[in-house]
Amino acid sequence: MRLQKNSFAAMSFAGVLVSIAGISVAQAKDADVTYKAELSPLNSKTIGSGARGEATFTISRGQLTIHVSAKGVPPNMEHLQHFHGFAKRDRTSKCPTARDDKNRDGIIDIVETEPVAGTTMVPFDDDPAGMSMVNDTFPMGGADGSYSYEKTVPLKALESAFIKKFPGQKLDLRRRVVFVHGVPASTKLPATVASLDDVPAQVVLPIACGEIKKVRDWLRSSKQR
Ligand SMILES: [Cu+2]
Repeated sequence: MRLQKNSFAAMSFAGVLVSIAGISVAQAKDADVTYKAELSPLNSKTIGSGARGEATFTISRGQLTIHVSAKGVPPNMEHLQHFHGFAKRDRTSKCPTARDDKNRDGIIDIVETEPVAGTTMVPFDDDPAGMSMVNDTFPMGGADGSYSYEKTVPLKALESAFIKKFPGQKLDLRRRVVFVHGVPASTKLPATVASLDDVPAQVVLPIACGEIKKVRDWLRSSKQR
């Protein structure tokens, strides 16, 4: 059942490739399934720049390759990044907007993202299947405020770690959103800015968000713009 589903997705994706790039069917046959999120700035007034970028997820031969490139992030510091989602039912996450700044302090904090985006799920660090939300193996913003992250993980290992933490859920990338976090520790934030556990609010402050779409869907929606 699962195999059939995957090969159907691969075939339709191949069709898209053929029609947009004109490449041969033979090449496209073992086409990968790709998901993509365009990352748009959040809280850019607080950080003084707009963080932007792109995240792609490619599933090929049982491996998931995660790639995130970002620019406009606070330089010379680590940036947590994860996908977030709803662990109950099959609700689709959205990126927060100014409307979600419920306490009207001008900042969308991590807790205010939860009603629309859900909870922190999978880290894009050195070991995504380790499911650790905060550690020191997330990417560092370079001096120019950019970074590029790439990691390939066995899909099965990630899925089983995921199911252990979120019983009854699937990775289901299409329903998730990517967040990039982090402003310098020296950033003054009002006391109304909430955080999680004992983590300083600066570490988890969302600075960019993107809704993950299957590339086929993404092509369709970008055509309509
Ligand atoms: Cu996150």
